[in-house]
Amino acid sequence: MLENKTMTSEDLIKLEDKHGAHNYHPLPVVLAKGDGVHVWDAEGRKYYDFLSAYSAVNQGHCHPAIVGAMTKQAETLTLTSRAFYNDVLGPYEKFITEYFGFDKVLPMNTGAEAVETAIKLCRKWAYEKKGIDENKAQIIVCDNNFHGRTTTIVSFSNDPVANKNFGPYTPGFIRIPYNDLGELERALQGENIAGFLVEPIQGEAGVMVPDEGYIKGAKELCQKNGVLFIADEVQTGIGRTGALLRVCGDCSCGGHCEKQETYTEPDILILGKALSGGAYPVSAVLANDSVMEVIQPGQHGSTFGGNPVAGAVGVAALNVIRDEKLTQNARKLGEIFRDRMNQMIEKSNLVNLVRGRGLLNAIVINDSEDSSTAWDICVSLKDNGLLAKPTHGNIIRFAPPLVMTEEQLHDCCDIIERTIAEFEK
Ligand code: IF1
Repeated sequence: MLENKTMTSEDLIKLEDKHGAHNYHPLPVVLAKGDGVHVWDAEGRKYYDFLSAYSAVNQGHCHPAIVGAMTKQAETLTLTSRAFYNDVLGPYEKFITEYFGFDKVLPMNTGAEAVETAIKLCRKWAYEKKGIDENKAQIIVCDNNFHGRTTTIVSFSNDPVANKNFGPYTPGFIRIPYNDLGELERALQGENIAGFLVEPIQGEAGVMVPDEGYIKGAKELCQKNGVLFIADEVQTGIGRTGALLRVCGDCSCGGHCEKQETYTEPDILILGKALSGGAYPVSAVLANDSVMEVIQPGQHGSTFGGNPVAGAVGVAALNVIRDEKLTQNARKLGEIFRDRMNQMIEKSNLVNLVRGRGLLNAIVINDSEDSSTAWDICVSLKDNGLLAKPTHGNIIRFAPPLVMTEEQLHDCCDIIERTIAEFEK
């Protein structure tokens, strides 16, 4: 273990700058410890974490049940590859498929890998089940999507920062406006349509919540046209939006219940991030047999996909969500948070609106996209003890761990209000 007890934040930032690729522009804070809703920097200053590693740390930093499961498995058997069976994968697969209500799971590691897996599944299903001519399959995606950073995924992004000079791009994708069922219906009349890949709430685009009925309407249009409905819940899943999955709609059961009328079952469900509580890379693709059976031995996989540590961590992380009723807590605290923000907005010239579901929210700053205001506000929030980061330009995403208490949430709202007031003209 690299002991770093003498280096200051400044020293550590210099190390990253000198020896690391400059593929990020972090807020000027160096974190050294995490516990629940709090993180500490290298000098011991304490902060509320209001980003949760982009919704990977829903269960709170270093949750003892998750870390305990990881440690115990790591001391026993870490990796076998899938050349052999292991005694964790089967029980994990049974647990997660029953937890979300699907026949099968294909275990992977990162969200992008899971999205790529879903794309391959959808294409193979199109050729072998729907009878589309090979290499002709088209998958519909949305403007302002974010599904990861592989070459294929950035091929269908419309964000030049994400894809400029990474060509040539992978063909076979049609992009339409988000939250527009008419545009989806028109695209579905096209030839060789295999699937529709969508975020039930667009995170990176700025927490864009579609109209009521959009997700259910999209699934119905896909069903009518024999096209797979693929939900990317890497960021919105695992309790974050006040339901177990965003496709559960505004259900407050906190579990997975097909019976409630607002549930829209995806043909392919993509999970990641909080599937491990942020302790370990764990992602998964779930589908029923009619789709999953198109993958035969040797046709897909990865060295770490389905490893014993991932399985042990995944079970522990999902149990924490259920046992600690974190979905219900996210729903309750999300409503309180948006009420507090709306009270602030009524008196503010700087903040236009707040939007979100559960504890996935964002405020829109009344300034141009290329202004530094949102960034400057986040630097001041840091100085006031709360960590958040702007998404596109003038939008600040707020996504604390779902273990936050009501008292802590009000404390955070006080910090946000106090900080915004510093910037009011
Ligand atoms: C970064 C964004 C969020 C995702 C959805 C798949 C993935 C992500 C809906 C891929 C990942 C991460 C990536 C991370 C920052 C973060 C992010 F700002 F990039 F867009 F959350 F909004 N589907 N999102 O949000 O999962 O391969 O990263 O495990 O790249 O900086 P991954």
